Amino acid sequence: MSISETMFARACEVMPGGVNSPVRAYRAVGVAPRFIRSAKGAYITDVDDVEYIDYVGSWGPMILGHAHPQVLSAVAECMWDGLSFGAPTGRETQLAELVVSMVPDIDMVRMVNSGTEAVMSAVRVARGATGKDKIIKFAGCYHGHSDSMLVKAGSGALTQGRPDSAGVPASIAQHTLTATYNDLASVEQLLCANKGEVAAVIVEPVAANMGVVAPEAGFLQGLRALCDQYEALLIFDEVITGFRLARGGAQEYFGVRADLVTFGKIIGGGMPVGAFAGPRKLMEQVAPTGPVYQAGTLSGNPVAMAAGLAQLTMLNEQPEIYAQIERNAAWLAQQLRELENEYHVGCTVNQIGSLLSVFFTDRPVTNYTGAKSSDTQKYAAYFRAMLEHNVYLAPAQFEAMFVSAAHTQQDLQATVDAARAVMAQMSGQTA
Ligand code: HOZ
Repeated sequence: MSISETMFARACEVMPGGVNSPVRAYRAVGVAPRFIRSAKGAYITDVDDVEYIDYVGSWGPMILGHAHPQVLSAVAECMWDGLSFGAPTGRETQLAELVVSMVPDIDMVRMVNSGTEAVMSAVRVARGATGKDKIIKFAGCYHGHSDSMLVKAGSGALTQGRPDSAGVPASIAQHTLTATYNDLASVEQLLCANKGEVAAVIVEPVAANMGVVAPEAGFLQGLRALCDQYEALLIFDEVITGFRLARGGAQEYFGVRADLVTFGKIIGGGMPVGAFAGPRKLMEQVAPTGPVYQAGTLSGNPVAMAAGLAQLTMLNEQPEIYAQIERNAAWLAQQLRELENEYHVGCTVNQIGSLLSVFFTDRPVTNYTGAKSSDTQKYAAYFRAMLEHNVYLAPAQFEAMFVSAAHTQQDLQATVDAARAVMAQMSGQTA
């Protein structure tokens, strides 16, 4: 038995599924999860001392790679002053100022502890500001695990095959309407049928929790226009795209303005942080200036702010990183497509910015139905074989691959070599 397997058996006695977040239990891929000892740059090492090239990157925040020295120094320097005060500090304002300077069209930010909290609070602001209750989301988009958002959700909910969670009262779920990603007509139909009742349309501008699905040309612009026409707010959930697609996230990358924006793990550089942001008029609805209540002792935690400030400062000062990670992800995607042309394992590769996904389906994936057509058993086999070749991918079909600034051309080539061996084996040929 490996050390990971022993540790997992022990963990299963005291935590549901042995984990604190379902996807990492590896249930979708049929092996025990690797327990991690450490990570540095583009590599992650498990407790059995096996090193992998990592494309999970803590599910997105490690844009600069793991354990970046500047982020670690900022955390180390800050921690000696105390870990939590539940009182204002200058670092919160500094990070808020930086976020306001990087993200288009926002004036104010409220720091929270996770993307789930950010979305839950932004939705409350939208409801409070508009006086309307209904929300439109997209099937397969994931916005954290608050009650209103666990309706046709992506990520772990989709992997488990239960996109609607038990424990969500029908009286809450009834206010969440679901449209089809990349299908403006489905949104218009809901807005029209619920005229005057929809507070907001919330979208992952690049869907990355049903695997990676890019918005088709005009989709986000169309959402903006529909929201204006039907007087609903547009919320961009940028937990994955914020500060990753571009300094200003999806709003900058696609040139579309949202009314409220939510951020998650990336804003904390690997520490637990989330945030929601928007124009003054909306953000002043939040307590203590307005009637929408939201609070938290750990919100704006000094150590988390220090880590976030360090990472975002580097991204702000080195915009060339965005071109580098996008170019590398595009190269990797192209190599994987060429392998598919050679070995015909039946996969489709989607890529945008530094995000990509290998879907085991031969049809184009543009929405939830396309993503669901994937052969998840095939993905599991691919995942296990890649792991054997020391490449650490997301342990579920409906997640993203994250390319970081720490991945070198050598890492990318080693990944392609591993994929070649694996695809050749899957197709019964030799590499
Ligand atoms: N929901 C996350 C992926 N989209 C997984 C979080 C985790 O297990 O850490």
